[in-house]
Amino acid sequence: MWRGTVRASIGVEPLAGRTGQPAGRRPLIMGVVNATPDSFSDGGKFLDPEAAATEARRHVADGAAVVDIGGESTRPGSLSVPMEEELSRVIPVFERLCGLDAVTSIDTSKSAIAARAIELGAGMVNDVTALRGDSDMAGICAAAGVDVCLMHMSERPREMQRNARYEDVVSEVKAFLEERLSFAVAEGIAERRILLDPGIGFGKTLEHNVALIARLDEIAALGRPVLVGVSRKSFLGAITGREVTERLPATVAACVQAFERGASVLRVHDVAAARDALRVAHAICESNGRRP
Ligand code: HH2
Repeated sequence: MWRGTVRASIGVEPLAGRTGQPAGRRPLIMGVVNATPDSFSDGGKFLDPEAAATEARRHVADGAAVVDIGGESTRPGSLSVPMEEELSRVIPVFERLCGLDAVTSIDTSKSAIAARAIELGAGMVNDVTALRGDSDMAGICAAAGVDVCLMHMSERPREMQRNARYEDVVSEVKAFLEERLSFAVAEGIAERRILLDPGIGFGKTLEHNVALIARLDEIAALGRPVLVGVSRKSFLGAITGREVTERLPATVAACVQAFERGASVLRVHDVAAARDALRVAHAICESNGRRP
């Protein structure tokens, strides 16, 4: 298991290299830590840095390989948080997590925040704008040699649900991710460090989200590990009629389906439940001689 700061991680197998390949690799879990007042499912619970750090440690004890710390909600309709405010939410959390027995990931689209988190040991940058939000982001990630998650989102959270229109959502998301992958590599980010994410719930209808999971193998065919975040999202509420606090069974079902179609990293709030379900799914796939 990787330990310590990002400098120590250079030359050590990155998270992206531990996912899905070669055959039989276990799915990895990314535990969510939202140091925000307004995240859609846990806003306000982890605004206190000590509470956030405790949640991150709990995720690791429950089996997360990576913890994703964010200081800005990206729920539909949300607004961008000023730099100083976002820094003050996430940096005290990274300060408390030095030496954690897992990769720490910074969920941000601001390069200055990514840079400070990397100094404090972040081994991964999770950028929901796929390097389009800040022109310095790609260079900072390339120079640091961190893992980078490139996620599909057609527009900013503020307006993304208004224009959720696609001819063929899977082909369009795939083409977008292919272009962003080429861009990232051209900017100097090592391909082996890159993960791709279809952006479930980001400017997509229920049908779009379901199609993206059903045909996730087409995204996985791009040859990079696929990260999927379905946890507690509203499309699960639309299917089940459940409130956000009641969506754990639906989340677990969607994680297993995504894993079986090629997801390597599952981003969840409830790590222990997802871990058990994915272990079972993995064991069944393995015994069948099938590699998802
Ligand atoms: N989803 C959310 C935030 N960041 N990053 C990636 N790569 N993929 C996702 O699906 C994803 C993400 C939204 O979930 P959450 O962090 O719980 O909510 P909020 O944005 O309201 O803080």
